[in-house]
Amino acid sequence: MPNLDLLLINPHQPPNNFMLKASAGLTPPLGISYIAAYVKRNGFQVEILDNNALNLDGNQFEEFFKKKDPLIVGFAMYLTTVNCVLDFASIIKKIKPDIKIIVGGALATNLYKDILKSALIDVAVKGEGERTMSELINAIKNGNDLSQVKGIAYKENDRIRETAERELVENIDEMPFPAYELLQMDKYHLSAPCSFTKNKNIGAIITSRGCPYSCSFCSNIFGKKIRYRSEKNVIAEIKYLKKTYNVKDFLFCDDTFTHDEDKAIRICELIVKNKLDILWSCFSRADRGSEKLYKALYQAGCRSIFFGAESGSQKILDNLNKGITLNDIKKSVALCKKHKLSSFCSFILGSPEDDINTIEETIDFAKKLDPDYALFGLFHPAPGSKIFNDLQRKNVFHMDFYKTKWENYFLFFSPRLLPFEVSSLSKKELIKLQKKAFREFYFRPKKIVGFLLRIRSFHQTKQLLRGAFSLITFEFCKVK
Ligand code: B12
Ligand code: SF4
Repeated sequence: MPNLDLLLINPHQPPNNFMLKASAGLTPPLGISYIAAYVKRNGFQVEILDNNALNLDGNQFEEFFKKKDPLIVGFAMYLTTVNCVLDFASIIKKIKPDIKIIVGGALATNLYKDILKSALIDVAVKGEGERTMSELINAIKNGNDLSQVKGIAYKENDRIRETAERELVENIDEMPFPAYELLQMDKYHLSAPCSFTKNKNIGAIITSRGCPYSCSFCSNIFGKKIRYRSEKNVIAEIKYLKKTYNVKDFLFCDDTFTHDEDKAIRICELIVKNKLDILWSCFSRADRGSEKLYKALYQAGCRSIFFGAESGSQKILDNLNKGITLNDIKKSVALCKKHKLSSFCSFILGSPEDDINTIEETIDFAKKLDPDYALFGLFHPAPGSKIFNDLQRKNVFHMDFYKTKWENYFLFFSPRLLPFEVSSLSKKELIKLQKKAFREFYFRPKKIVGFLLRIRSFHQTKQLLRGAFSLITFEFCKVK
């Protein structure tokens, strides 16, 4: 009998994806940690390999796998790591051909038909994974038919079968805290914009699931209705992380932490009342938030807010169905400045209606807006998003791309990785504009002096150098 019911693996980033690591930091993999905690509570033996943090190579993984000898393996599948999943899956299947390999996460949810064409993958879990994974282990252990497990697609005699839709968990307080005890919590760190203390241990926490908006470039697997955890439950998790792992820096991972302003303020008040003394950052929309909220955020230790600003052209914002105005963005960044919160604005270059003029508008807008940090990502259609579906319907691109070039799918800054153009601009033109955007935004004397004046510790110096290194490497990398 295998020693372990389930081994959950967070795959490593491809070796050439150091940019993502440098710019985003390394956060605990919440998705598989929630699943681990849930199935553990149901009595199953589970372990996690966060290979994004540990970076085992193929040989080391083979050794590790033989020692663990699990009954089932579950991989989190993200945009950039499909190839890493397939590499490890082939090692696993060579050692244990009959093992069940299961994938889950945003990509598995949206591209399961294509993913299941790989002989290495047996089951794809769609959407929220906790209950589904628990039922799957049960079914596999008892040799039951998988057709009774809701929320999956799987192969049976070379045909892909889909089961009934899995309903979302209504009360997410029911979920145990992520199984932090199965991670090496001292391995994680945040990137410069989100890291405030020199304490190495950081926590990622999610207080809600779902997003009611319909931005056409986004795919959200948790549904349109936001489900909130109770404030009490959130505070208990922060206390637990602080006490057990000495975590003082947090990243709040909710799609829009500020959506329900009163709720966000209540969480802030409880952080203060309980003297939690933490520093953190969160995601918000530019159209949310009053003076009262920003004040509460600062008092509770929030030091940076990430906004999806997307474009400096109102036409493009409308085209992306973002539902915000340029004025909203200006107002939010101004509120951040007033309340001493860093603002981090992310822009997308090269979405279907973008052209040279709208991209120049975006670069100008970003400079004038002057958030503390700006990110200029090249557009890539995310599977499951409206734009992805539209492009596919119009046959603008076809799935062969994904089957043959997973590794190219979508990596942060790297110019080699933009697979095809969807706007009127060529890949070369887009990359030139992206370089221009970063250069003109960051390499301004005002910006550089501002960053230098803010340094308070060796840790911050290191974070800043890491960011600067990414930018300089990017500036000089060649466009193929
Ligand atoms: C933190 C975060 C990051 C972090 C780290 C991710 C990590 N360590 O997990 C960083 C900054 C690195 C990051 C980077 C990117 N991210 Co990100 N990120 C997030 C964020 C904010 C939180 C993730 C999280 O912890 N969620 C909470 C957990 C509970 O949910 P979950 O991970 O989805 O897990 C559940 C299910 O997916 C499923 N599941 C997950 N894994 C598995 C495995 C198995 C075996 C099973 C059965 C089920 C299962 O069950 C879980 C529990 O219900 C989400 C938005 C969000 N609120 O979820 C975006 C999100 C995941 N990111 C997204 C994107 C687009 C990116 C980038 C491509 C951005 C960019 N411009 O480059 C990069 C590339 C990432 C990559 N490797 O490919 C999209 C994904 C869209 C898509 N269709 O794929 C999301 C959904 C944001 C959005 N709304 O657009 N990200
Ligand atoms: S981009 Fe943000 S606000 Fe828009 S749908 Fe996605 S998660 Fe929601």
